[in-house]
Amino acid sequence: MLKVHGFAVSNYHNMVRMALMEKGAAFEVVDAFPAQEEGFLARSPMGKVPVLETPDGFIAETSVILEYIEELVPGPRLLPADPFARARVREAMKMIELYIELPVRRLFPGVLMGGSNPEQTVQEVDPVLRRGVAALARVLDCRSFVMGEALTLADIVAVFTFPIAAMVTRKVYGRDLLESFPELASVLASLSERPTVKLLDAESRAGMEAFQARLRKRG
Ligand SMILES: N[C@@H](CCC(=O)N[C@@H](CS)C(=O)NCC(=O)O)C(=O)O
Repeated sequence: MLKVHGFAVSNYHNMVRMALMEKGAAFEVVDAFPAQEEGFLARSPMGKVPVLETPDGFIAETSVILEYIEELVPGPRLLPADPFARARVREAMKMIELYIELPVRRLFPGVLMGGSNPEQTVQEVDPVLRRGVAALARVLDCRSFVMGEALTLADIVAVFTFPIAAMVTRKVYGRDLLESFPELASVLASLSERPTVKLLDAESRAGMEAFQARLRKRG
């Protein structure tokens, strides 16, 4: 059986869990935190989570794990059959990760981890996010879902990226990340009502206190 190693507060971990849940797959969760110890690096070469344990070995990197799940696990398809449409979904996934998730992650220390954000970082991230949102407004096809009328991996990446990005930008810049892209805000609101997302969000909220206590303990 597939095993997802990670922790409930991790948005990447939740992307993997949501894909498996939407497929209706049986899987196990193994609690794991990022670490640079040899034992963990043998499973996850960068020491990050999530990492997927399969009968053939471990796989790291969420986008790769999501594609592996799509290829391996039966159930509703999460990538379109048509190669061009499939490439467009992958384009959206990559852009959300590169131009929203990763820049906003630079602000996590000051917002989620009890640290502070250097002023230079605060100044640098804002234009990147503005450009990313403007680019995604050209790429996404917000109807029932972010790429049209079917749930895809792009929704899974979006729903565990934008809400946290919006919360961080509200705190750091006092502005609404999606003020210029209300169509996406409305698709995200409807995605947040999906049973899989509700469950994962609830677990993430429940795990937040323990996560922050763990950070405090580690200093
Ligand atoms: N590129 C990785 C990023 C995963 C990631 O950043 N996970 C966080 C937890 S949400 C982590 O392990 N952080 C520890 C670190 O960056 O060393 C992926 O796509 O899976």
